[in-house]
Amino acid sequence: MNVARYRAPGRVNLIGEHTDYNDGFVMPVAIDRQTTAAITPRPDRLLIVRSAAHEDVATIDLDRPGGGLSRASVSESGGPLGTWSDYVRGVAAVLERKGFRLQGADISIATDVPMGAGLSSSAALEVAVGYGLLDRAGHPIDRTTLARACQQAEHEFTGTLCGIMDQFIACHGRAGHALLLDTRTLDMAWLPLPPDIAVIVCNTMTKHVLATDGYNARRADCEAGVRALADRLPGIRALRDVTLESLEANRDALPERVFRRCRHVVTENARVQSAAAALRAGDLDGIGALMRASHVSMRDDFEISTPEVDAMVESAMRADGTIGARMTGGGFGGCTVNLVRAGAAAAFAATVRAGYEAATGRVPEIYTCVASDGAGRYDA
Ligand code: GAF
Repeated sequence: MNVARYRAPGRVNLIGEHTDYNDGFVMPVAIDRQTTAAITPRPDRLLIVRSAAHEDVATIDLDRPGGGLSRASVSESGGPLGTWSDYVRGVAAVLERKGFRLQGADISIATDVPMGAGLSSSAALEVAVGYGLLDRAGHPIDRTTLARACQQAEHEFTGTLCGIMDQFIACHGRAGHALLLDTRTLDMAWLPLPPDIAVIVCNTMTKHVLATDGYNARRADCEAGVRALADRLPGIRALRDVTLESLEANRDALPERVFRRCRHVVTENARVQSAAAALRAGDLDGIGALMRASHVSMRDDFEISTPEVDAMVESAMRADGTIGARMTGGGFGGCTVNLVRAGAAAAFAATVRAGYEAATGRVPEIYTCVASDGAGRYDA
């Protein structure tokens, strides 16, 4: 069988939440949990897609891949159906529209990225399939072009108006490193993770639903803030261009809630840059304080945390060896990211598990993560 296998990782974001669609800074890490796509060419223009996680088989006609959620008769035109396969459908449609002629294929998908937990399972699926379809059709892979196509697919086919972070790190991840990314210019810097630090993800086992309400509402608040501030601060294009001083000086131009949303983004951008400096300097206490401040800002100003996530962070802060703990990802449930002194990882997990269970009655999952490479072809 002429099968080729492709993989793309999930991610955890160390700091810089909801900054990417504000032209700001992020610091994600690709993790050792991944989505795989085994792709076997077919003589026709159909994608027949199976997933180990779902029973239905999806058929996608590359000659009628559909036009996304904005089209009226979406399913008749081959557009989104509201199911898992929309990620595949969307990536195929966007790549074809961008001029990448694809080949029909049987595709088998599997993943160990927890779904809907804020670890970017959707970007891992999009990027694994997109990388494989491009490669099988003989197109050279430009990782940034692929990331942008996958982001566009998510906008059009799932309705989440996400930034570029998740797809970008799934494409550009590097073993042993965090990625400092300027989402306006796409300038990137690789920050080596100190070997004596463990990156531990704690899953609250409460699910967020990114596409609905909260995420897009936060984005809308940020955009409303920029529109209102632009009258007073000519030349600003995004919250990236606003300092805390100018935000505070123009507080009266904004509804109270929008002011707090903007304050989160403005201060979070500054925290990412300070965290990069602290990481480069080996200042672990500094990183921990910034993670703490980031969590408080997400909880109080951006209002994307939940009682379960807060309980997980508080449990982590009580454990020995914790450097820093905060919610990670889009919010409304999901996971926390924790930097922990490596020798303390096992005790950390035991303390957090007990604390979280006592506070919520729920059993968490805890993953010690290895910073990993971005998408690629691999041998089985
Ligand atoms: C989700 C989005 F997909 C990202 O673009 C980013 O905005 C993140 O939430 C929050 O930082 O993962």
